[in-house]
Amino acid sequence: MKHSTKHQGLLAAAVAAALLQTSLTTQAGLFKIDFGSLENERAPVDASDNPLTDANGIPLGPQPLLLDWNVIPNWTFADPNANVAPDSASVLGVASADGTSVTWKLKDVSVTPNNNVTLTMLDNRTLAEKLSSDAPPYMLGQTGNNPTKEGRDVVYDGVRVPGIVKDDYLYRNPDTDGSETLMRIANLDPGTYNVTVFEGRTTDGKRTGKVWVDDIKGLKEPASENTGNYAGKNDAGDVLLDGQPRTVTVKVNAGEYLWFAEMEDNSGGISGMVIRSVIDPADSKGLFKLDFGELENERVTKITNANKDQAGEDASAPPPLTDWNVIPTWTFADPNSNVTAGSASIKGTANADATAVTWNLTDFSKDANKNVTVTMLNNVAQNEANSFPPALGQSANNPTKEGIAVMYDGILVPASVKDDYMYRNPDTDRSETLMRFAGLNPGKYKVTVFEGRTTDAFRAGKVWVDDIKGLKEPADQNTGNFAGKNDAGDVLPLGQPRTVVVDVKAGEYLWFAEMEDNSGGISGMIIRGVPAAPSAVSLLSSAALGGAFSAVTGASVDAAAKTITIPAPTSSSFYRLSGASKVSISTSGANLVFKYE
Ligand SMILES: [Ca+2]
Ligand SMILES: [Ca+2]
Ligand SMILES: [Ca+2]
Ligand SMILES: [Ca+2]
Repeated sequence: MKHSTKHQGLLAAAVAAALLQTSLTTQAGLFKIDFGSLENERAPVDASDNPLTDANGIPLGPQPLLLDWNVIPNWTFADPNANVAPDSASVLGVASADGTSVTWKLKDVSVTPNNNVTLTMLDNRTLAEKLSSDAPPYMLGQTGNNPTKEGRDVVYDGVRVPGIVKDDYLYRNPDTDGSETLMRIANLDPGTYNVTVFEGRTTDGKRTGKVWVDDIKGLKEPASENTGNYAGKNDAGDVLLDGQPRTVTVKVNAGEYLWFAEMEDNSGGISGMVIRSVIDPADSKGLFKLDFGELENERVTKITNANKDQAGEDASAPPPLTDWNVIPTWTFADPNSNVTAGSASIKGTANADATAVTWNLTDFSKDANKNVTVTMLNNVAQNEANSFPPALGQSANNPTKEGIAVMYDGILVPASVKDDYMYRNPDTDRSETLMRFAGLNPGKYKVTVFEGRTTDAFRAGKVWVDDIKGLKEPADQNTGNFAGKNDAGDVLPLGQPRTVVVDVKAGEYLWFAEMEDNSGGISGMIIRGVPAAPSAVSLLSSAALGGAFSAVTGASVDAAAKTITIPAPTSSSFYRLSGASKVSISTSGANLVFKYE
């Protein structure tokens, strides 16, 4: 249901008694562009160009289809889709009527996708005419190349970049030194974005571009490059097997466009671009990010094509996460036996009788609250009532490895967080691991939980606020299914995070029960403080359209996410949201969520 007015959105919500579970997340975007399809569609060969085969002598096929990248193959203004292979990950472009631009729709891999974002490529014709007034080298399109094939997965700005993205690139056709390919990205939600560009080719000495925000004309283009060198060699000429991605942070206001100029120098091109929104930490009152499981964090980086001597030597785990607390496999008896030196794993402290382990958590918001801890414990009463074996700790697992970074509640969730998980040890069906969070500053928090594994059909938990004993635990789960498959059994490569909003008062604890069902576990948790409501936005309701509207009590306003959450009414209600526009309504558990701009 959508309604838009200039000042006041008038909304009528007929609310069914049974509400569907849906995601509740912050406005955010994550766009991944792979320039070049050559590596995506190439079957692997050995050093002598003979096809690599499996154990039965059958030639290996190309790498699996990318599910989370927009792949742009060779194209021309005259025929943008001539190289879009059937059943590939390549996206279709639409040429303008005059044949001077091509526009592609971009897939947003955040959980609340903005499906209106487009990339338009066009020539910098003024520049081409400066290069030669007699015969300007006007752009015809872009052409792919892949002279070096490092075949390694890397992580740029928290996003895994497979070798088939990094190793191929597109260059301007023709590749006249000093010319430019212009890229204009439209319809991004207003906000702050990291723009990361890179070239994989390791025999190219220099590659640069210009990033800026502008109107549709793009006349504010900077005079000089502002990315720095993003080629596969550094300025000293050293080969960089892992590349040197460059990130520029920009602020996009409503109606503005993100621009990029790919500066052609007659050698090399652009391999890929990642555009992701960044929540200003100042917008969150407390931000805690827990990665359950260390397996993916410490997994050796995948080398897909070891035709480089160096590739085998240099294989390594991704860089340790700097903004997540990782909890590795642990036991009450020995909580830290799997904490690897130099990793992002944190150390826990067991109590004297080894029935609880407590970890100090990092507040990644500006609040920097140093008092927050999570304590994990056995649900003793439940164990005794059901003759369950007591929990010994938690163990990690990672049976499916999507390698996909996603955005949950506006927070980037790297693949190394999403793909591994922890389960209760032992994983007795219907048993629980309890988590008690202490030291949170009073206020409202969004608690988001998720499991990456895409072969697990159901996972749920209980979120509540209580004293130190936790006796008010709900009888049933209240998160909804947060497994990597939905209730219909569909595989969800991007996952289905679930968010519950809680109000923590002074001295209270946030509790979570990880409900064990003998399959799967919990991959991660984000606890994000919700800033107080700006006085400009308020939610009013009335039982009748023409009735008296009054302020809704208990409304939780998230100014950063631009959402208002209320308990769903039990009968039809009419809502008026003042001070906001472009309002939409969704449900989340037993809540109604109003999203506004
Ligand atoms: Ca590619
Ligand atoms: Ca590429
Ligand atoms: Ca992990
Ligand atoms: Ca994890």
